[in-house]
Amino acid sequence: MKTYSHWINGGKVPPSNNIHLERHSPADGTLLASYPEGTAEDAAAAVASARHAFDGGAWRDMAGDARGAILMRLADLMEQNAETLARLDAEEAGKPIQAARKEVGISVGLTRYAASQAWGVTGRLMTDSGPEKLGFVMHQPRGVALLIVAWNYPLLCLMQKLPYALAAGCSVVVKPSELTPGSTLEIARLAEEAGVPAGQINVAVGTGPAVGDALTTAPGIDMVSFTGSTAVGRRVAKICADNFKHCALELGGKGANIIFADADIDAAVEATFFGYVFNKGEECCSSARILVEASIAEEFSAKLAKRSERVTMGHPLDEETDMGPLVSEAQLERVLGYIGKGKKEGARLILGGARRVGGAYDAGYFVPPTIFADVTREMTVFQEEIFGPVATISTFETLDEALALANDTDYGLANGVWTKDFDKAMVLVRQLKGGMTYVNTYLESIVQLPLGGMKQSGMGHENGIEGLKEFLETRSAFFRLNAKP
Ligand code: TXE
Repeated sequence: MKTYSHWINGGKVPPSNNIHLERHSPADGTLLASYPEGTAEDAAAAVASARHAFDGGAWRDMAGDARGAILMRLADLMEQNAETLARLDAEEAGKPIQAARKEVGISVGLTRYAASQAWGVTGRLMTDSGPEKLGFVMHQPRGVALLIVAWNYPLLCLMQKLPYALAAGCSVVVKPSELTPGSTLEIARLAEEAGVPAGQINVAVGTGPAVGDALTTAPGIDMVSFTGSTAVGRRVAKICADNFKHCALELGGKGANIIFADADIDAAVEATFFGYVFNKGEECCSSARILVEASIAEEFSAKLAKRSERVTMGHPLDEETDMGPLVSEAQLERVLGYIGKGKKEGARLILGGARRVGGAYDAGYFVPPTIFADVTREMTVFQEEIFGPVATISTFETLDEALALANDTDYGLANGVWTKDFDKAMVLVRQLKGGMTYVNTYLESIVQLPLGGMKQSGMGHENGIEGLKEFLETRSAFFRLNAKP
């Protein structure tokens, strides 16, 4: 069994209180590893290491192209160790191994894109201020960045932050989820092999209460980039506000997946199925909140239910599996709780609706694809993020009604629109409250596009040029030339 340590100042460091917590497989209960519960002392040591590294300037003052070259080498090492990285996330997050491999590939692409930006950080020179004045704007690294990562995409969540922070010249402390620390620790090791100087990347493993607050409040932290629940995101934002620290928050989502009668209905069924079942529904940009034009509602619902029955649930390491268990017993209880509320509040269950049991399923946290129809905007399952494979179907008659329903939640992360009418799509793209709109697809993007939430889905962005800018601060300089007394 693996026993994890922290990764501080270029090496493994055991927890100061020597207390480890066990991580069991969410698929079959076997003991996977033990990891540090973590202490405030461990958090302080990780911050001190990153602070010392940043102030030392080895990474900060390295030329962008040199930093970029090292990050490109990290991407190559990730490719060479892809199976190790994929297996860690599959085992710890209950993620099908096939999906975990794809996420390693996406993470490699993100790393290369961020690396290419390392020597693309530009400022602005004022050329029209006459011969005696020189003004320019420059962007410099914010300093020590705390990266707090969630359990649903342990590697992918990390690589939407880490390579951008490093490309900007920051030093980092990473706090992976206590459920899924393995791939983060592997990345820290690979980064040093790639040439990132010791101390630039530190990993403080542990629970939120034990190390989370100690890290967020540490004076040596200059900014925080957080992915996780809206509740904890609110706590992090308050701490940052009290200390005037920059923070970027990628929180929960409850996007609307709007299907008009003129859509390619079979394509919409296939992508919607993928969008609410992928990653066992533990996906902040899920397609689960379906708004369908009334005239095609019955046909769409029947086809989605039929497609959803053809899902292969099983052990994450089984090559045939396309849907694994939820990440933890707590998440299982949370999702079953929402299913119970859906039934109680009068939604019509047309598929699933209970924990999958029998045989090997008994040892894991399996919930099959579940679909509620006749869901109204007042229902809890319409309003709150379930974070499991639970889809809800509501109907609309007009575009305006669809838009009002779509924007009627506290969230604003990713939405979807299905129509062959470009003008109609653009009306929705402009008016849907969300950082991303998928049109005639779901859960796919390109690395150049940033993702960011609004309302209670957070603030700030990841990926794209905007993702890099979160780790840069802007400074101006003005020179008086040929100064006369
Ligand atoms: O998130 P938490 P959980 C949503 C989703 C899910 C719910 C709960 O709805 O059901 O959140 O998930 C660290 N200071 N999303 O409980 O607790 C924690 O250790 C600093 C959506 O796992 O927010 C972990 O590393 N850090 C989201 C990270 O925060 C603290 C993905 C997330 O854990 C902390 C995950 C503290 N006080 C959950 N307390 C998305 N946008 O995809 C905890 N943490």
